Amino acid sequence: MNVLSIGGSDPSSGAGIQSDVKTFENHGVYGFTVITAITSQNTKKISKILPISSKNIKSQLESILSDFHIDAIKIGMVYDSSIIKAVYTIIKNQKCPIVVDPIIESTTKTMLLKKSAISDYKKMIIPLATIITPNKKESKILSGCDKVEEAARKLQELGARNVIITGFRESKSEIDDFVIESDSNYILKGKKIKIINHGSGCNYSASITASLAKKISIYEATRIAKKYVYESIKNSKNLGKGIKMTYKKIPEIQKQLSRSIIDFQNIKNISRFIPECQTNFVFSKIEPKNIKNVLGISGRLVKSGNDVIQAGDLVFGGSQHVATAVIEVSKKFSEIRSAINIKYEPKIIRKAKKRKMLVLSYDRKKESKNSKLKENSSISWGISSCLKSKTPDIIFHKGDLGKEPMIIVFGITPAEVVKKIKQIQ
Ligand code: PXL
Repeated sequence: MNVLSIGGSDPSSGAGIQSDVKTFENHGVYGFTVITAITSQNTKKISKILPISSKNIKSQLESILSDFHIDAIKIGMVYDSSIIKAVYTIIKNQKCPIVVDPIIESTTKTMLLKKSAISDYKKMIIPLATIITPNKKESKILSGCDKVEEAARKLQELGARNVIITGFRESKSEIDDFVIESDSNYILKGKKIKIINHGSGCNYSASITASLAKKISIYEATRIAKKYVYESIKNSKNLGKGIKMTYKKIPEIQKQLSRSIIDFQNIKNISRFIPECQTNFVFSKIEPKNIKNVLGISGRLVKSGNDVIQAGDLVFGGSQHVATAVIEVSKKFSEIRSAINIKYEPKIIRKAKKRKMLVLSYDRKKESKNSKLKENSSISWGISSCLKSKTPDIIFHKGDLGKEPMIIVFGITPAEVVKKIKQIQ
């Protein structure tokens, strides 16, 4: 999945397009960048801003948009009217979700949007927004309203479809966001860490952009972003002599699963592989002891028309059934750490056998009454009873009374699981 960040360069990489590329990478999507201005800054101050010419911005945008499919766009710093017009002219016909993160003033108190450009910003940039993510101060400057709900409604009147006002309410231990999604609103509560930092706003909007590219709902995307920002502030580092810079490195296991989920979603007509009980895709730590050692989707991969959508974040303990299957196989074949469940179809089994995969099966009807009574024991029983001396690629069962038939595809890594799915589709 491809995401484009349009914004300013921050040589400290704490904010701006450099930080967005890191956030995109952490979310398993590829990040493109179009630079609107070059700032000279460190953790203490911004000493110079060089706006890029409108001609150059247009040519950067055209070179990206003419070559790559873009799944979502983030618009950050757009310093003056000529930059705003250039971005608007090229972006106005884009169909993908656009996240607008108003960048008005830096934490170190430098103006990053000229006062003279605010009117054009309202006219051209706000209407592009699928979501706009101002903080409380920015929402007030752009809407002219003090009260959070009024400010959010005003931003919608200006053309933003959805609005998130970050940090609208703060206490010692909490920082909450106000969200208007189309015509319903809600408050997103969050834990607060009192660290003045450089980069948290950019991390938030870039995380939402990556999630929207993956077709994750706004509701889920805001939760994922809030957690990501919390951790990036918690891990923030004193790299310079001024304020701390946010820092977040997503573990490799999470990145790999994230990327493979996208690859799975991108397989043609993949929705026909999703069973009634939906799909989970997991990746375990080495030698998992229980499901808390197995990373999975807290919701599922669900069918939405011809698309497959990720409902929920990646969390350890996020899957019960597929995680149990991996744990059971890994007891005998410790290299197996990833699996996905897909809909049972005899055709898939035939194809797998033709591709010389090792396909095993068990009959749920043969499970003893005692075993059936134990919570979640069927998968462990079934898998352990059918394992042979060679590593399985696929294990399936044809169901039981009220139990849907199911195929589970196993692999060493999530990438290997997707490769196998491609071979049997
Ligand atoms: O954090 C907002 C921001 C965004 N983009 C650029 C910045 C800053 C803050 O300094 O410099 C380029």
